[in-house]
Amino acid sequence: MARLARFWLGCVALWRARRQAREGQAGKPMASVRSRELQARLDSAIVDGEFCFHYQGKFDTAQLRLVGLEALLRWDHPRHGLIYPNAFIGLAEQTDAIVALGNWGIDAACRQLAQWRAAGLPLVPVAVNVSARQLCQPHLPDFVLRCLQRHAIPPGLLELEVTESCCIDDMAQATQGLRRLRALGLAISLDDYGTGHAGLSHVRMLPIHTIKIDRSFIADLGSSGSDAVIVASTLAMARGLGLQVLAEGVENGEQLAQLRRLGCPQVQGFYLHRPAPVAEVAALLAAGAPADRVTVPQHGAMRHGADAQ
Ligand code: G
Ligand code: MN
Repeated sequence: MARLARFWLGCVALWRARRQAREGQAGKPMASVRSRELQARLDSAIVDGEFCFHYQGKFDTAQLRLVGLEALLRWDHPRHGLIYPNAFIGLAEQTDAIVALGNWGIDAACRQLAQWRAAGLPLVPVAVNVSARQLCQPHLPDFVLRCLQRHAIPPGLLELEVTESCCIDDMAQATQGLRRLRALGLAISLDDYGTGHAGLSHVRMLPIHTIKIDRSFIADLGSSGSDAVIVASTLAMARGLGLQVLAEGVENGEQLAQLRRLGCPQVQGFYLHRPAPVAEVAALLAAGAPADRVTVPQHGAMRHGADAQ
């Protein structure tokens, strides 16, 4: 028992160290002229329809069948071109724009699902990332329900990704909102798992369906024994708790092979599918699998498609 406790304490210490390393990078001041310009235009950009989603596939590890999509926000800025969320989410979080943007995203994902359905494409659940501020809005479950109804989307096709740090500010409100959403039939994923503040207590308290193991634990999976132990122990814990597990940030065949060996059920990452604009996602939905870049091996080893790097 004492050994198990020491092991978990060790894991928690490692998770904390990685979070600090990551936050150190993300926490650099960004008060540049451009940042101020972007911040000032956030609200009108939402109204003017300058935001869009790119979608990235999630796959089952064994067969590489498409099991879901994650909607990733992009700002198609009329002067600066395509802007990635790390350049504007922090700015939006300083104002109410983050709530408006989050609400836009939930409606946009439902609308997109309805468009794919109208095009006769097979549908998979679409996951939207939710911010802390949005999660603490008491009206979030009602808003989500209205979006689903407006576009006639069954709740099982919408998933919300929350991070551990999303929930800390107002744990009671976050938990209550997530419970209602879960009761409506939405799936809830715990994103960037392992980098958050309180580690295991969130897994116990939040009504989550899936743990998404942070990509920092996947990057060195082939060479780092401790990362393999963390992934294996997370899988064992999730299995015991009846939770789904997805490994984020799979960038090469070695990582995929290792995740197969460890029995991780789902994967996401550049190796399988890069986030793509909506026009390209129809082909992925129709095929239900990544393009011919990766083929499922008959006997263990991966085969790379001709265009693999
Ligand atoms: O925090 P969250 O997991 O929602 O972050 C998603 C981000 O991760 C997106 O910006 C997406 O482009 C990026 N991403 C997706 N797959 C990979 C990958 O394989 N490697 C890296 N480095 N980033 C990825
Ligand atoms: Mn996410």
